[in-house]
Amino acid sequence: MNRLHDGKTLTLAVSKGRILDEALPLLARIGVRPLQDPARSRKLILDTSRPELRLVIIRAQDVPTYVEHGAAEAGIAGRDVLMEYESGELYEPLDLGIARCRLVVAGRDHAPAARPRVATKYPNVTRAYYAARGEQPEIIKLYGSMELAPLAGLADRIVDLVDTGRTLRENGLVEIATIADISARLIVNKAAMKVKHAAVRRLIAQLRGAVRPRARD
Ligand code: PRT
Ligand code: MG
Repeated sequence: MNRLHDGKTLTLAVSKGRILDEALPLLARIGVRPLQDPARSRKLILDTSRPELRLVIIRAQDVPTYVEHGAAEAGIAGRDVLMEYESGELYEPLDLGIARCRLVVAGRDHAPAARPRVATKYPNVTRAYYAARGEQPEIIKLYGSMELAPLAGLADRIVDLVDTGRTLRENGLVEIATIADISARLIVNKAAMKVKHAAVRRLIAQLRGAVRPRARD
């Protein structure tokens, strides 16, 4: 599977869902179209209209792992996932400006809690955010449906992604603070940057040209 040393071929790791949905039009603009419909196919490796480039479809949180280990030369990952992954071993050459949202602290109200219990999928980011404010919350790691935690009495706060704000609203939660603006980034394996310099450079340059101007601000 590790094709790092086989010349010009590139594997791009992408997660299904919002990132793939918004990456496909971007890839189409550089002439990359999956040969099978990702929405219908259950294949995890998709060949594309460019024979030297294939897509692997994996969980969002696994994208940095695949790229760091060279199982994929490049990947598309949310800044939220990259902040949580905390590795210095990845190049992040391009903000693709897609899958935009914000990482926020939310709760039922603004009432301060002495030592808040914070439920999140992002324990590292959450710890760092509170540490910078001199606080040491109790962090409760969850894998999904963070919005439920305050309602069920599991936590005082959540740290989660917000786009339109509808999910928070419908669950009676309010935004308390923004931790970071999020968008999806192109990430590249460091060795691939050297070993496959020309192919990787070309992919970066083409994607840079395909990113909508609004996304560069
Ligand atoms: O499915 P899996 O468990 O593997 O992971 P996942 O669901 O986190 O992955 P996936 O494929 O859905 O993609 C998630 C990535 O998309 C994140 O890592 C972000 O970088 C990006 N993204 C952008 C978002 C959102 N916007 C977003 N709004 N990911 C999730 N949401 C969720 C949010 O968690 C909340 O539940 O949408 C809800 C809020 O939306 P609003 O519009 O109601 O505010
Ligand atoms: Mg999902």
